[in-house]
Amino acid sequence: ARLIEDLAGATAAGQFEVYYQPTIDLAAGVTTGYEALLRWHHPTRGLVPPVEFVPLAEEGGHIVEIGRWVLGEATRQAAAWSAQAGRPVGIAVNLSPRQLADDDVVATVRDALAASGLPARQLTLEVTEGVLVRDVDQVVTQLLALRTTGVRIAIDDFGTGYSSLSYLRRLPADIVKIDRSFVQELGTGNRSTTLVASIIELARSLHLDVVAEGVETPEQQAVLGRLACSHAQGYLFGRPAPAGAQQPPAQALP
Ligand code: G
Ligand code: G
Ligand code: MN
Ligand code: NA
Repeated sequence: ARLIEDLAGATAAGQFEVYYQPTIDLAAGVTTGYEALLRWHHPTRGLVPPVEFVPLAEEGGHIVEIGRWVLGEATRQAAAWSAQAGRPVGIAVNLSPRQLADDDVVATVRDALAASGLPARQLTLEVTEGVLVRDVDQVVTQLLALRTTGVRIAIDDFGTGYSSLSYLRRLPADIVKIDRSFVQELGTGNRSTTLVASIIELARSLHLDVVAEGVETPEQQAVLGRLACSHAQGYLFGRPAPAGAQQPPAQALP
């Protein structure tokens, strides 16, 4: 069977799992939250990565149902970690263009927050420039509506699109996530350090938080520290892994 056909019953069959990757406060050196990253345990193909099935789920529309499940899982897990730690633990969930365009997305987010008891400010929704393939005014309206629930909005993979600056001006956002392609070149002697410094400065001037993605080496971490980048993610700090494999978070959100 084709993979897209198998997506239909996958949520009900319990084939999805949420992995979590820590987000680090660079100055304090502690985990402040996690990004939820979806995994599909396919009955015959084994673990199928999201780059293979998320576009199919987007195309077929299954992503709306799957995304609702991810939001439910991730908020429940973040609430449990917060209770365990006695401190607020953040959770970031990716939203694809189709999910954002869904009329029920605000209700879906409210439902997940209500069911989990997670305070809205602990939930971040990540969107990429890909959301702009849809009507820009409609996207802005949806993001503003989402924000009225109290959640935060992050621009994911920042810097990789065609119109990042105009995008940032138009979209209501709280956080910029610097794409790992820039982070991985830090310290290699080309212009990447200047570029990342510029993004951090831009974010600061717009009062946005910054998360550097894809940090793999202590050298990259050191450069980001010098640039006063507030948060980071990457294999250096932790790979995406099941909830049970995570260390209990050590400190409150900033
Ligand atoms: O680990 P990584 O392979 O987890 O993720 C690859 C891509 O899949 C990322 O670009 C990420 O945004 C996307 N992705 C991961 N989990 C989800 C999810 O729950 N929903 C959506 N829409 N995209 C996701
Ligand atoms: O597009 P988005 O940022 O949501 O997806 C995150 C993706 O980046 C996931 O596929 C995740 O597994 C991957 N990732 C996270 N940290 C690192 C890292 O340090 N190096 C690399 N190569 N990939 C990473
Ligand atoms: Mn992301
Ligand atoms: Na990213």
